[in-house]
Amino acid sequence: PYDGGVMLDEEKVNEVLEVNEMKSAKSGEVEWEDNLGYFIKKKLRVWCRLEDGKWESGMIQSTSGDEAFVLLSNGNVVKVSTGELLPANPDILEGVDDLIQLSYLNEPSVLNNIQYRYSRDMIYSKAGPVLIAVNPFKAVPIYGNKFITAYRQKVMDSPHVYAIADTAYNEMMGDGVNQSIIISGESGAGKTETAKFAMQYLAALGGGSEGIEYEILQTNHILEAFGNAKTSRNDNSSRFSRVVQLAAGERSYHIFYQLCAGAPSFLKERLNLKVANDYNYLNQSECLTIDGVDDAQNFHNLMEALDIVLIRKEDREQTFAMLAAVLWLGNISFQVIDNENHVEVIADEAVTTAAMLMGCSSDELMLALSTHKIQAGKDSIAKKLTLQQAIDSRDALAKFIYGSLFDWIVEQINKSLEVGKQCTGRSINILDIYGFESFKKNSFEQFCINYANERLQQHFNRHLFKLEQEEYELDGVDWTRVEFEDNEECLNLIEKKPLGVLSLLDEESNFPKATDLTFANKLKQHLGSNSCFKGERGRAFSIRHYAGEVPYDTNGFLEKNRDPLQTDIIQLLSSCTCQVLQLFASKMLKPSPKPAASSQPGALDTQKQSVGTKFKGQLFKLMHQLENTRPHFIRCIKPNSKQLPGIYEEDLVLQQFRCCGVLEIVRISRSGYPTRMRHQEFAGRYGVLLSEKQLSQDPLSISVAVLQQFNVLPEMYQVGYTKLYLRSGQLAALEDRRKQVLQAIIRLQKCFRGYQA
Ligand code: AD9
Ligand code: MG
Repeated sequence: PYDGGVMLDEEKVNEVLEVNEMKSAKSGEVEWEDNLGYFIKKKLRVWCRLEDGKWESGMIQSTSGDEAFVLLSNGNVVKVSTGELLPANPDILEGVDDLIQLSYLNEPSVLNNIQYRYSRDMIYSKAGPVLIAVNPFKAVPIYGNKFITAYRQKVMDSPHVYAIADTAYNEMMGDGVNQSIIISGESGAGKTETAKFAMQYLAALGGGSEGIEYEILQTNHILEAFGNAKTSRNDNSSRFSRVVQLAAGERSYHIFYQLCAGAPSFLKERLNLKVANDYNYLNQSECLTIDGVDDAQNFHNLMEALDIVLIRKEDREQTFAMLAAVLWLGNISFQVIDNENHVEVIADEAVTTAAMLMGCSSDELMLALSTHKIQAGKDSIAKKLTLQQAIDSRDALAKFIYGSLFDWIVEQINKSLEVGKQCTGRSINILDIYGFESFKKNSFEQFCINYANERLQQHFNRHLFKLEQEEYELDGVDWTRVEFEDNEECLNLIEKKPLGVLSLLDEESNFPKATDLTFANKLKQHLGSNSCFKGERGRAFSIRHYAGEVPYDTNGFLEKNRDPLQTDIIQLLSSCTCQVLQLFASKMLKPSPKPAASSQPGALDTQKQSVGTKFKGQLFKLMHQLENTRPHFIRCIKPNSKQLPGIYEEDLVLQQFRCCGVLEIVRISRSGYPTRMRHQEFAGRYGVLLSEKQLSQDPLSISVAVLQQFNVLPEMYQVGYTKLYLRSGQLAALEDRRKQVLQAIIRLQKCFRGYQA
């Protein structure tokens, strides 16, 4: 019987055995073309690539030279080159839940297997140790308490995010090792939903519908309201900066629309709140609503979540005031007052309301937004800003307030969750980040997103490929290398100092005369030799990322990288009566690490970090945290770009499989030895199975003796210098024998005692 519960007739079993025998254990495809005759004789199915690039299944009828005639399933016969053929798996392997079980590992077989499962709502599959999750774009009835219990009690073992969460939990409790669940995939592939299901499972293990676990689940509503927005790829996309500028068809963070639509009238009055369409920051993309989403209702849900997580009433009020302040800042406008394009702020409702909400006078705000104080000897003079400078300065303020607000909310949530709770110090980290992105036009934001994904990919590679292979090699185990895509060259391109994209960007950002074009030219001049870099016309360049080539337009790179928040503005914030603004400003006013002669404690840190460098620092911190945990990987796959159920776009899926190296993972896991034990440990545990004489040897020899005594086949293990490596399933058999032997000994002892008595 095959483990899907299907009973097989003898003929089928023989067929599979024959196929297995024929294929080479490590590389199913290499010898394939020599086996065409066998496939014809046995009428075995093959995959045939047609002119449009699509794979169809069929049977070879005959071959002549490099050409073959193939009878397709639809009854047509086509003539193709034999190079366009690949072996298909026997029917009984259709839809296996771990790709490792496939006899033939090739792209059409993997694609077909996942599609078979997807069309039957089996959205989860395994590729060795990695969980593959295909976004169903509809509710699938495989979640909730019944399923949680089933996975907890191991009644169910088909691939599922619950199973991953369960393993992480057991390993944390059992081994005391911190764990991480790393979820990756393109935008809209289902990372955030998957993360929520993992949290749901862990919460259920903890307490169910009350207590801290429930509170943690509720934080999702809050974090999504403030951190997510509609993009063209995903109606609920996890984003980072988009307060001041929106692309057509996209929205800013959900919270703004929720507040405008759902705030009770007293709050609207207090904040002088209008409808979303009245705010420049919201109406510029001509997209104010999302189909099927009720912003007002979501505002009420948010308020409930804030209640449950116990965010204080004062904190809530300040939060809403800051959100309104951001919206009103966006409506502030300027008028040009001289022929050098210098400006003044127009004194209107926008300025007065923003100033009122921030707790400063309109005059102070107007001055800070239109001038820049510079030190001239002992005096400071106010230099007027140009229109563009003033707009940038206003937008920078809005972004700063929103960004600080988000961090502050996370801090408040963490504080509220910690109150009165014990902490064991052990953790399961769930990482859900913005996925790899490639649009027609890609800017600095995409660059940062893709850079982060590149780092995560390296972490993934290191664990699954490098560390695995290195361990075998160091321990003297015979191991045929499985090639995999290494992305170090791309990371070098971005991170290397002084000649990498980030360093060059910082250099140009500090140079007042530089433009986006001079930056692009600098990249072309210095990075041309890196194989992941391609200079394009004008301001453009491309990077060959692990997931594909992405064209970037340097337009706006310098401005976005410079943090244009002026000292004047931070000083204004620190003098505002609004307490959170004072707090936000104080974080910017921290003393510089190496006090220069002129600076005093509390003076502004003049060495402000650029956005890119800050991003890199945060990313390194994250990677460091992850490296101290045992990782569990989940790869989310987006089956179509329409966000609709039931559609499986082969090309799109295949491209994602290639990006994350699904075939290589399977190849490694299949030819690997997942169980490993130190010789000492192994000898100590299974030595009981040996005679006294054999036990006088060293641990390595005892290990080998155990294996021989119990007829473990030579292809089922490898002996390393320090460890023994076993194929999956071998240890279970040994454990069974050990149990039997121990039970027999105990019986004997009882018997003996009985005799003595
Ligand atoms: V982004 O990089 O943050 O733009 P994600 O996070 O990968 O992206 P998300 O989890 O937000 O994607 O999923 C997108 C949409 O797919 C969700 O809003 C759901 O409508 C849908 N989805 C994803 N996974 C599931 C699921 N397991 N069941 C049902 C799902 N629907
Ligand atoms: Mg997301």
